Amino acid sequence: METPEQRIKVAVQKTGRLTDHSIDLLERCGLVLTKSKDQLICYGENMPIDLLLVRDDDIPALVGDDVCDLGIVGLNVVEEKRLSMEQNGSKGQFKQIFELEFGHCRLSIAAPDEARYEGHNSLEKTKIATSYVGLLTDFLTKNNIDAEPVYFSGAVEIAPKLGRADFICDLVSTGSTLKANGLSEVETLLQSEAVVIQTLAPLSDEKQALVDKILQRLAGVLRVHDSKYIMLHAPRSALADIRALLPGSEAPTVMPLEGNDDKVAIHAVCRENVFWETLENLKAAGASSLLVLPVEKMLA
Ligand code: PRT
Ligand code: ZN
Repeated sequence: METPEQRIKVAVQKTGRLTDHSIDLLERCGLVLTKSKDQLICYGENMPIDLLLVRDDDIPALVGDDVCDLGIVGLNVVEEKRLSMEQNGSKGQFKQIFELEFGHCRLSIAAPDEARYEGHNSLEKTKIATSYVGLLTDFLTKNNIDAEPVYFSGAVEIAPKLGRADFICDLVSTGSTLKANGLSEVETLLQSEAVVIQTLAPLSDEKQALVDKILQRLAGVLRVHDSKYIMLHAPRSALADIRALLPGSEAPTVMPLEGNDDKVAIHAVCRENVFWETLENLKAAGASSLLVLPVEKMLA
């Protein structure tokens, strides 16, 4: 049995938009989890990996301070933390590994519908309400705009109605919150999604091997996301046309068909979804006996 120091700790959002996706992703990597009574830790039963359930804003610091080895958090939070650390003269002790394809949103400046927005000039000498002072300040500085960020910890969208700011700078996904508050996006500062971050602190060989294993499995889970396994028969003469039609596939396997020299069987992993139109195009190019199967796991 490993000591607590030998176990990998992953910081994950406790309750929020990223929680279910993060836990589901780790479970799809083969991790079997049980929650502690106080709901603060999920223990890995079959691997020495535990999840610390925390507020998303705390995740970069937990990974940076080496309390956790890995973290799953929005890029918006990572970048905000990185900038505030830089502004305080310290460097982020974590590195970003890869994007996880969920939690998509963007950090945007929005203006009241009645305001006339004519580019960066319209922001001069204004107040902009935001929870992302670091990212907003960075945008203003890079664009030589003299405007004042006003910190709001939540409900940023009501700041203009309260007379506390002229614009807001907040996360947007569907845009319905902005619309309901009579606001429209005018600038996008950052496109964001959930990412994995890793501590820069050196790990023991055993821990590094385990981190590598879990990262490789995460990459595998992401790779199969839209992948399909396609099988079909085709005339040998149509091979080139058929290969060109297979979406996102690298090297298909081509096999002879017993008792039929003119036809071959083709199997391929397509890294994109296979739509009906693709199947119809393949059939028109001479393919027959087409079969599309979901891919459950993939290891490069
Ligand atoms: O308690 P804790 O601090 O952990 O949670 P939180 O309230 O800070 O975060 P949470 O759960 O709301 O969001 C976690 C992460 O999800 C964010 O850091 C983003 O990376 C990501 N995400 C994706 C979003 C959104 N979409 C989003 N739409 N985070 C917030 N919003 C909010 C936005 O602030 C605005 O109030 O949703 C509203 C806008 O949504 P639309 O769909 O109306 O445009
Ligand atoms: Zn938060």
